[in-house]
Amino acid sequence: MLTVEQAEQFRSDGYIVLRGVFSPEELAELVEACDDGVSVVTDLLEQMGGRLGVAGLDTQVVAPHLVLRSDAARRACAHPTLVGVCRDLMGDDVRLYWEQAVHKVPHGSEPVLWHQDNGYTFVEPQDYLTCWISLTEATSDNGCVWVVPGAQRDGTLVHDDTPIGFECWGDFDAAVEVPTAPGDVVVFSSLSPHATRINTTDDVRKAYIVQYCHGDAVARFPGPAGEPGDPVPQDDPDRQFEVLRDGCPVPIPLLSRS
Ligand SMILES: O=C(O)CCC(=O)C(=O)O
Repeated sequence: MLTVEQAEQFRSDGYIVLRGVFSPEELAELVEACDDGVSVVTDLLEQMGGRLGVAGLDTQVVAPHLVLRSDAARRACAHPTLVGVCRDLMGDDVRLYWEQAVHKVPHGSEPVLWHQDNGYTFVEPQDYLTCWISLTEATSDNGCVWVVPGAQRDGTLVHDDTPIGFECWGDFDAAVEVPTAPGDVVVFSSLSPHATRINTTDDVRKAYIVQYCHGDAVARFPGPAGEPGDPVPQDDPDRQFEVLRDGCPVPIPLLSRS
């Protein structure tokens, strides 16, 4: 799927941008699925006083596990380009690890702090893949992705647990912003420090984030003293579907029979 240059850029910088991956039709059904999930979580947040972890009605609404309710989300996760990228960058056996919509509200109150995805839940092998799908335009002003090229080579960094999410430290003078158009995908390593700024515009910034791990990946949730716990396989049959087995795409089962 990728050119040699793109694969080399990923290995060197820890990220690449793929333009126009999702067609307007594919995007329309995905936006609807994400809006639907975000509306459910918005109701929930309203009942809970507006805040749950990094999600907040005044910052960003995070709607996880859309594949449990939406075939459009399932089709997006099985998108041939994304699965091809997994084959190129991860090898023969890959499964869906996590997916969520992240909608940044207009004039939000908080950024998403610098973090690595592997800094939230420690997964082994540590180098899984995040595909950040731009559902709307993402700019400096509404909270596009920022990355630190090359920092993925430092492995999983220590993260502080702050009131607004986990945060790692690094050479952020080297950070670059990655503006995107609807349908573009920022592909980055779970070891790439990344962040997004506050949305200062009048419109919602929408993204759907899909993460793929190695087929035999395990998560190690922290034990009582914060030490890595026992390995927990990441193979929930309802949502952590195989997308590649022995190098071949595995179709994700759809919820509807049609
Ligand atoms: O979409 C965003 O604003 C940031 C989301 C993010 O960094 C994440 O889910 O790990």
